Amino acid sequence: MNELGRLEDLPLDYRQALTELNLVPLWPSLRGVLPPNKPRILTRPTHWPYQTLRPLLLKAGELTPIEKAERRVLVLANPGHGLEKMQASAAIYLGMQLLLPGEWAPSHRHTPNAVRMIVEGEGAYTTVDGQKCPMSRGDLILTPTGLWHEHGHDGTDPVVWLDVLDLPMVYYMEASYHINGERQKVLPGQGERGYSRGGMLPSPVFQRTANPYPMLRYPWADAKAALLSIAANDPALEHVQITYVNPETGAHAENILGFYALMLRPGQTLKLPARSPASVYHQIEGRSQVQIEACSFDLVEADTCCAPGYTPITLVNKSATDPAFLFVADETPLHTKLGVYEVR
Ligand code: 1HN
Repeated sequence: MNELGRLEDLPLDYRQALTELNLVPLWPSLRGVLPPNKPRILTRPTHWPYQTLRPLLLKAGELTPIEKAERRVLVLANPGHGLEKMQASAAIYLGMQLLLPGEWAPSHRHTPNAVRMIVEGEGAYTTVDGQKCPMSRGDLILTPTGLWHEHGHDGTDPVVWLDVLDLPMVYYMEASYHINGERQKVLPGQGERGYSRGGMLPSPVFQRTANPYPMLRYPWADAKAALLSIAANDPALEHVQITYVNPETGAHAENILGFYALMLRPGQTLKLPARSPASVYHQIEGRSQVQIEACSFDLVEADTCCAPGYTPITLVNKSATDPAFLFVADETPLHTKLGVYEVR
């Protein structure tokens, strides 16, 4: 490829004249912003074993009262982006949040979209847009952009969940902010049970709802049952996966990040092609190995890892007798909407 001129090739007085007028020559930086064939990728394959972070998260429960934290979270930060950026990938933020019995995380709403994947404990709940969503291991609860949400805990043991947000993207867009609110009134009805059967939607007086987020809680029991029936329905199917969707539209449940649950059959090896979006894998049940180029992570229950985009990934179920279940988050809706989505 043709070598382009460097900054040093230009006379100093010319460079200074440009700088004074807020002008920059493109050609010394052109290959940097537009590298050949593949983007410059900061996202590094990174593994956060739950057993190593859990004691530190519980320690945060002793060190920092909830009033001093609002949200008591240890952020899963990708060292490739610099820890201070609090990014798992270009568009994905991950955090492990702890709520202790009796604690209250007050109501607010914000522009970034969030979901929570419940990791451990019973008795906590999130109230989203007036809907009380109980938290159980493996449940997915949405807090889409602009909806009020607050967390409470009536149980007896610590509750931990994985927060997944599109915060880095919304922050980069200079569109990230929050508003504090009053404690929400819990409204009756409209829980997830109205959407508990695939292909059959509520339509009172022939009307489908105009609510853009009609389903806020996706219980793990339903997701697991769907995966098991998909696997049983087609024993030759290699990629046993569901997408968490808006049941009214069939579109991704949120606008920027995509959420999925995936089942590996006993002993299965699943090869995924290189795709442009970065992705996150969180082990709900069983044991898996996640191979990302030269890296190989052994995931046990509650472990989380992330993988850069444009990289093939191989998933291996480490058990020969039991299925393995993974929660997956990725940047697919964002890449698709921007027109940059690729499978290589
Ligand atoms: C947030 O609102 C929550 O509501 C958790 O639980 C993590 C990280 C960044 C910005 C807002 C929550 C968050 C967050």
